[in-house]
Amino acid sequence: MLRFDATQLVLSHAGDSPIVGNLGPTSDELYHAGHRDRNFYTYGNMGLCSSIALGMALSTDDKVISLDGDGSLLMNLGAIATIGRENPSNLVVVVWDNEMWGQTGGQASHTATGTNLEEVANSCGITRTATVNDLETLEEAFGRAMREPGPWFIVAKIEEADQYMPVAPVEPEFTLYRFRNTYVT
Ligand SMILES: Cc1ncc(C[n+]2csc(CCOP(=O)(O)OP(=O)(O)O)c2C)c(N)n1
Ligand SMILES: [Mg+2]
Repeated sequence: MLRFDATQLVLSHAGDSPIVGNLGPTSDELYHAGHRDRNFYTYGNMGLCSSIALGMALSTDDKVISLDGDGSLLMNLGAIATIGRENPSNLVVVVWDNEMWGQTGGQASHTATGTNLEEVANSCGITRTATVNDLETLEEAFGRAMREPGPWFIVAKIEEADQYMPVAPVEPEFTLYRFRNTYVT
């Protein structure tokens, strides 16, 4: 499953929900799959995508979607523990798990050597979880996550495409400004 195809699938089921994208390829592909005002692209920081989405989820009733990366989430596993503790029913975390720090050269991450992020989420008290390997099972799990209370934690195993998409022409400051000014709860 390619992240771009999976991102298009997520967008097709997202409605008006805010989507927070992990840095690098995830945000680039989110932009190219379908730029919208409620896409919040992050760049520069690792490990904060799901934390930002958690903060949003706690301040709105809308479903909030985090498109995180395995390497980034591994840098801040505490985010999963805090999601478990806060237990926001409207948060949907999808981890694009390519088992590597892709953007910096494809070094194998811990999910390539046995770390199971779904089990980490379970151990943090998140019960609505899935690990999916293809678009069909992603659609099933994500569709359910959008319909049923969460928090949801979906690990989506993906493969890297041969070539990266062009970098999205966005600036973090403008993203923040645009998001704050168009997202009225
Ligand atoms: C704190 C910090 N350390 C290192 C980097 C350099 N860096 C940028 S992207 C990246 C890999 C991110 O891996 P992952 O979240 O799995 O996303 P992928 O690139 O695989 O899509 C790294 C190490 C950074 N941006 N911030
Ligand atoms: Mg990765």
